[in-house]
Amino acid sequence: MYLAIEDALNSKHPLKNIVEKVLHNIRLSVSDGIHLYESNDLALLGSLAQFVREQKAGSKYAKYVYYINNMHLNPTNYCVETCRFCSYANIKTKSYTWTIEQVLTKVKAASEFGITEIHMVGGLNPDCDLNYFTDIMKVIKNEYPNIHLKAFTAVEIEYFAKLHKLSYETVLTRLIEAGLGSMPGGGAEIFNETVRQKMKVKKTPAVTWLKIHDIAHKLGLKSNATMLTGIGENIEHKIEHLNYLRNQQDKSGGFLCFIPLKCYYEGTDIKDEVTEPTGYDLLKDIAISRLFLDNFPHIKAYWVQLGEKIAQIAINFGADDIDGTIFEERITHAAGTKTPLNLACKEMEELISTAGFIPCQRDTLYNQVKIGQDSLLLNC
Ligand code: V47
Ligand code: SF4
Repeated sequence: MYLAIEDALNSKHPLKNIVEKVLHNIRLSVSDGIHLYESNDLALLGSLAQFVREQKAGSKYAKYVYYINNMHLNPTNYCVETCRFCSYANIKTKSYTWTIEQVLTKVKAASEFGITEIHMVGGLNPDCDLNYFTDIMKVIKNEYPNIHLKAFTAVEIEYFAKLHKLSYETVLTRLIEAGLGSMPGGGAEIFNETVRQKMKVKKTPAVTWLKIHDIAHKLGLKSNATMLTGIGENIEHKIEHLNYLRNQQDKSGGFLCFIPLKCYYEGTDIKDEVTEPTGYDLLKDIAISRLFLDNFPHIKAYWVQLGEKIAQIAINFGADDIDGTIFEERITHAAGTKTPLNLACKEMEELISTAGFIPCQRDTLYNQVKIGQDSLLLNC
């Protein structure tokens, strides 16, 4: 048992009731979630989250931290939307759209490093319709049948449905036929409408985002979920967001992983209107999501946004995954993150093992690809 947990149990700690609930596997209420955010006892939050993560993994896997050998593919940054926190879309930078040949060149380069996943998302571009993407996917799958395509946020699915006047089911079914393997968790931002209006987020409100994931799960796809912080939200908005996700997971059960995201501001005009999350806040998001989202198997410490050092602390605060090698991430780098554009498998493994854990390379669906630190043996 962690010392911080024992101390809380043996004292009049304000979180004692919540500690007892966690230890007895009792679901936390919305007000419990808010109390956790109000607490500054970071050691206790981290210990509780780590306790839950270990219980969930079981003793055999308690020390495993997952990563994936993957690439990010963003075929177009032209976007009809104008979300104020976004530096990636054409509004602020020059727009580009890749041809199928350009896409294939990039995939070929990454495939030589043994990637098992392509994470593909992009702007909402009328020239890049369903046919553009199904053509890309078919060509990739034809050439690289073993690479998993994790692609399209619910925002893009909503856009294709509007563009082609099709139902979400039909859009998703066509994408599955073309090789879609799962969906990433982006585009959720913060579900709260007041924050969304200030940030000029006109796309995909909570009900639609959740509906699309619900349909995807019913069609047999797994997906992820995110929450973007540092865009003017408060702790009630965060717990409201997590509660939406927990309720959806109760219904459809297809979420694999939750990823708290942190906004970077370069190229945006929002910095003076919002509070930038501190290191403390980022670790609270990791720990509290582990505690509140009792039905999510995995919590990801996205090293690209957290930075390698906070990611290492986060895997001691309830996270069991640090994402991937991500050849050429563009969205957060456009907004100013200073993390490298990619890390080799060897560096991912070092990051995990120097934090005291066992690196485990996984595939998109969390099947174990390789355990331990021997990537040098692979072409990786
Ligand atoms: O949806 C937009 C966010 C998301 C900024 O599912 C920004 O495994 C920071 O969803 N600063 C895309 N963030 C990233 C994403 C993701 C990443 C890694 C793994 C997975 C997964 C999903 O990035 C967008 C948006 O919420 N974003 N602008 C910005 N300025
Ligand atoms: Fe477009 Fe997505 Fe950027 Fe919004 S966050 S402007 S929808 S690319």
